[in-house]
Amino acid sequence: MAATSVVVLDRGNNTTCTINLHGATVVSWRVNNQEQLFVSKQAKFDGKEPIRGGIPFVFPQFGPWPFGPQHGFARITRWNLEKAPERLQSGDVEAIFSLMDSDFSRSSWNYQFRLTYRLILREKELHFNIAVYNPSKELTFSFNMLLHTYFKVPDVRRCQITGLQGCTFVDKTRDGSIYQEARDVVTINEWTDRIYQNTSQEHIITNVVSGRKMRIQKYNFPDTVVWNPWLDRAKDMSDFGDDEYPNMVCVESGHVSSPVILLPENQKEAFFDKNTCEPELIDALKD
Ligand code: TA6
Repeated sequence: MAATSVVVLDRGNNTTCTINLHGATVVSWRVNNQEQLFVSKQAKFDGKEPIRGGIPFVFPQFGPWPFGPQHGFARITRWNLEKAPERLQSGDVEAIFSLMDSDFSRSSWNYQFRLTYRLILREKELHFNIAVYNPSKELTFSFNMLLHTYFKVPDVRRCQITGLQGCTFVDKTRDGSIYQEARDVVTINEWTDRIYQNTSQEHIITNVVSGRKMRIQKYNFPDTVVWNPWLDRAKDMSDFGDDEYPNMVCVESGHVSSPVILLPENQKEAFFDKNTCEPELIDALKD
């Protein structure tokens, strides 16, 4: 019998989170039966390609590198279910996933590591606690890490993203030159591919599903990538529909502008909360 490839956290009240063990990719997060994440209709679930959508786990590399596929190997490797979904006293549901060097063979980047990825599904929040451990007694290694989140939106042109003003960013649509963000809210009206550096610990994305706002809170993730391929680049992706780009925005939290250096027998932890905002909060945050 095929091994389980999908794990579901079910909190009740049609609030669920679904994780595909391929890349420990969160492929669905439903709050009161409303999907918060975008997954392309053409996404591949062949256990080889990265899943186009949800929350791919980018490690140990963000972007291209000489040791393997772009964005590293974590998102294209089968993770272990370390702890099956368990309901906590609070009513929240928790599950833990892990990945370590011995989980797959590779010809390069042969460092020992252990990744622990804990997800907690709350009533209107999805929390992530991530730990990277270097078990080696001699070797230091460096890595990037990022959660490549695809948010589902009715129309990306109506979204506003806070928490980026004053930050420098690498603009990959303009040969990787560095600029500074002057706007208090960032909007998306064209191909956008920016690595913002030293961003706020909190972002609000307006006009996500049902007109709500998505609050992102992050700790130890100093950078934020904002990406939408727009039409021309959407056409170049076989696992992304030509007509899908208006219905997604990637706001990706991570540590990508500089490598994280992990000394022997040391651990790095990052915490990351995604939560939808209550309608009343929308009034409080009204533009
Ligand atoms: O996070 C933005 C980005 O680095 C873009 O440059 C684009 O390449 C996107 O990731 C998707 O990359 P993928 O390897 O999943 O096709």
